[in-house]
Amino acid sequence: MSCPAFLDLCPSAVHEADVLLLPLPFEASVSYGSGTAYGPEAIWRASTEVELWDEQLGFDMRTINWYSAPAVVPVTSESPNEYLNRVERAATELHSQGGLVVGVGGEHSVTPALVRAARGTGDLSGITVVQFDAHADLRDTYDGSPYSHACAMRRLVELSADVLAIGIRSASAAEAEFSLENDRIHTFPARLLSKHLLPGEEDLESKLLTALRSLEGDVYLTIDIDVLEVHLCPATGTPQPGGLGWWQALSYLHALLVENHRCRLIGFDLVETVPHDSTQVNEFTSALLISKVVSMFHKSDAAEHRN
Ligand SMILES: [Mn+2]
Repeated sequence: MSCPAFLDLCPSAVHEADVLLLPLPFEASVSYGSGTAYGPEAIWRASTEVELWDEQLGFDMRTINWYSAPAVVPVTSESPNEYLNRVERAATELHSQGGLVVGVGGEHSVTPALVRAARGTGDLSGITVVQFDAHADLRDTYDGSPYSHACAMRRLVELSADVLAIGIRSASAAEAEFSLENDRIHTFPARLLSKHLLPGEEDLESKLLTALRSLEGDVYLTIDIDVLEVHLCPATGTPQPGGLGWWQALSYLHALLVENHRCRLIGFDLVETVPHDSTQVNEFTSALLISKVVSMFHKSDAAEHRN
């Protein structure tokens, strides 16, 4: 990957980094639109246009030491599993430096490897994975593969992680049944956060905000960009209308990252960004969202989250 420094800031030395970005241009199992392999490079380019002063948070991103690791680039001779093992090793190495490790996809199938690296073992019990996503990603296999982006959350639940899923609006009957029967999965569908309820339905927004503010223990945050309204990610691989608005998504992230003083963020990824020749909105939205999450994390007192 040959591109400018993230945010066009002078890169930090790895051992001094507050944030360690890991580009993951992986695209093996996308089911519809393609192009996630080009996501990271486009995000890095778009990041040079992000304003370094966050007007919402009153935070200057120049106060953070940013490091971009070499991309883990897939090679044609390896299986998806071999690639994901390399991702886990690369992320594990970055975690040993001590800063916040941020995976930048690439497709969503990288997340289980990143969570294992964040935990340092394959037993994910006690971790809550906060998933922003249009799709449940709870399939056992998809197109014959257990490593598909459509299976990412299923693999995490199998390793005993809890999942708090936000913005979901697409799932198969089997995924819906698995989710309902599994008490480690708590789903807040986009429709029940939309203020456009059908008779008898419950608005879940206040319950979601309470849950995000009161989560305890280790939290891993994964954001599939398709959680947002389609106009914010028009080229994403499997677009779904009815997503979260920009300020809506940020208010949920703020509840978790700024208002919650009990949990510890152990890692973060943003996945499924697909650039398109006709617009820069996909990659700019993603670059800004990464900046927002990192700024919220640091603004809220990094030491408190790490200790
Ligand atoms: Mn997903």
